[in-house]
Amino acid sequence: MGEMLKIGITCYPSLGGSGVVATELGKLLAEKGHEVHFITHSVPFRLGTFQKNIFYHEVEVSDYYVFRYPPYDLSLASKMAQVARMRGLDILHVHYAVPHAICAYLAKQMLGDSLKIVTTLHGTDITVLAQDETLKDMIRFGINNSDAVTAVSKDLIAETKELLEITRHIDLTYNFVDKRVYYPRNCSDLRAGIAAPHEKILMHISNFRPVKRVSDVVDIFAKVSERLPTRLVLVGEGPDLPKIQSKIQQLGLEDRVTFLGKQDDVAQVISIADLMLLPSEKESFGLVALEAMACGVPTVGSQAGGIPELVTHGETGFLAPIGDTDQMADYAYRLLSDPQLAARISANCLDRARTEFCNDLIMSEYEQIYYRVLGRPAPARVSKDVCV
Ligand code: GMT
Repeated sequence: MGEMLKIGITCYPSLGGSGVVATELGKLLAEKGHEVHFITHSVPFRLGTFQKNIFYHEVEVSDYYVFRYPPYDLSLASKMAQVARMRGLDILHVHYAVPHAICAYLAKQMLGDSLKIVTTLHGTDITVLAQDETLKDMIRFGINNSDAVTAVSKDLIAETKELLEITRHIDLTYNFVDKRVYYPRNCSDLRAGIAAPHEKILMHISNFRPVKRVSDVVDIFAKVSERLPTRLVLVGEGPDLPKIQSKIQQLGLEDRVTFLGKQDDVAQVISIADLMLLPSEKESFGLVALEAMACGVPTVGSQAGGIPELVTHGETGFLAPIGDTDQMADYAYRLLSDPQLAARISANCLDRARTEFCNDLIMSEYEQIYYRVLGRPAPARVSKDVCV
């Protein structure tokens, strides 16, 4: 057992995969006995009720009349430094490079070198923002000045190195799911409220941004529903939602589509689905496909980014080139119309989620990184056997 640590975590606390991963990681670390301090502009939405070893520090932004734009980044850096000093933090673990890695650097400059910075790259902080010439140098600076950098897929590591010409080591820390929360639930009542027993449910969960290609979800569904009795369940909200609603109307599919909006209990919702659709343009990992996998629900999606590292084609789902909705619809039809294939793939999903992406395993990877940057002896690494 290593010495318990004091860890500050900063993330985007509202809806989003990076916020989910950061919050769930903080909860697991606190359960293990570490002291965890969330430093964010609001309470992370997955934090839940009061838990031992967890503390929350709100970043308040000055609205002094001289400021045309309230300086959130400076308020965050200053709060990080304040909490680190008052609570004796060992580590600041920031999720999403912009602006968090740079704020952490400022905090460290205020405090001194004993505070270590770990930055986790999640996706669009690199694949979208690092393409922006006005931000590129600053993101590279934040990465190069972190004590450790992690990324959620091999693909994201490669893209970061190439786009930003970075040579430093980046650790791989895949997304994870808590196996106590994500498992196949019995949701027959909920399911009966949405589909008849002979109908299959296709599902898509996202923030409805253009990178998610939700329009492809509708096209895939339209093609599959010509061949099988099906329903589409859409979960989440975002800028593309109105466009998607009118597309569904134009295609005359409104009677077959249910919009659930934002949902808290994702494991429960996923458990009613037969198939998850994830046809993204960019996806560094695809947390939702992992959540589905852990509930025994396979994904049909695109080969974008890190999705192939998660979804093994033909084993835990099926992948096609970005935009190839004919191929994706074909795969969806095959899975939904062949009960033996569906049962085999679903069993593979449960197995792979439990072993490769289990909470204990990935938390232990992060812990190893913390002790490494602090130069302190680490507890034994968790092995995959523990996860089964
Ligand atoms: O880039 C985003 O969409 C934001 C980010 C988030 O905050 O939700 O999502 C990314 O991080 C997730 C957690 O690591 C990954 O599972 C998602 O694949 C990734 N999204 C993209 O790359 C588009």
